[in-house]
Amino acid sequence: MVILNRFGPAWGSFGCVSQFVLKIETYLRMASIEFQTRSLGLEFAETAPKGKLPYIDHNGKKIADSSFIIEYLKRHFGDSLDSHLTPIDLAIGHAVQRMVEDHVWWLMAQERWWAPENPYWDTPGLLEGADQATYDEFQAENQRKCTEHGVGAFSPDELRARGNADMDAIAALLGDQTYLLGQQPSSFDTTVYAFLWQILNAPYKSALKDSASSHGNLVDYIRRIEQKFFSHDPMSLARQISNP
Ligand SMILES: N[C@@H](CCC(=O)N[C@@H](CS)C(=O)NCC(=O)O)C(=O)O
Repeated sequence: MVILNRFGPAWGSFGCVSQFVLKIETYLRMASIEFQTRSLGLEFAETAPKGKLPYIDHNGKKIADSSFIIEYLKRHFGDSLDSHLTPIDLAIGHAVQRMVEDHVWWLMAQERWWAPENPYWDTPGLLEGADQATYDEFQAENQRKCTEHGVGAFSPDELRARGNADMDAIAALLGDQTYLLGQQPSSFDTTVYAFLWQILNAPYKSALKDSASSHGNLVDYIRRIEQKFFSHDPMSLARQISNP
């Protein structure tokens, strides 16, 4: 059995606040691979091989980083999602994945750590129960990372423009197709779905949410995938196992 390690349920409808955890969960669901979830909260740092979530446990091994996890799952369970893709599809998927995971992610981090609603304050599965000093330390550390990346110094207009450009690009590529690369799901949908689902369901005011919501095809795409793959046990609560 594959065990997906995550922070834990949060914000009402989120199985985990991590987009990369939701990406792997989406892959497991789309590829029909049975899995269980383990919610580690802040204790993740004690066991996560690369100091981040997600990682999976399988056959006595721990595999970390969402892309390495998908490569491992393809090797172990077969490649049911991507074997139909052409070299051009693979190139487009790769470019979109990098844009989303290495640019949209930073825009999301900026929004979450600067949001006046303080979504990470007392977050179940993450900072629940942390005192003010611990929360302030986390916030300062994550704001520092955003500033080092560059996105932390952007003005609200600059942030909005950067997010708009990315959402416009995804919406244009998707067009009226069912999935990002055509009528069948591929592993690249797991990234796009995970990030867009979290953007559209953000429990704080968000320029990215405004931008994604303005594209009817992106909203329909998320609804379609959610209905098809997440209607049963949407937060994977029934799959939850306790910590060892
Ligand atoms: N490249 C990694 C990124 C994973 C990642 O950034 N995870 C974040 C949550 S979204 C994390 O664990 N952050 C905790 C930390 O950096 O301390 C992947 O694809 O899995």
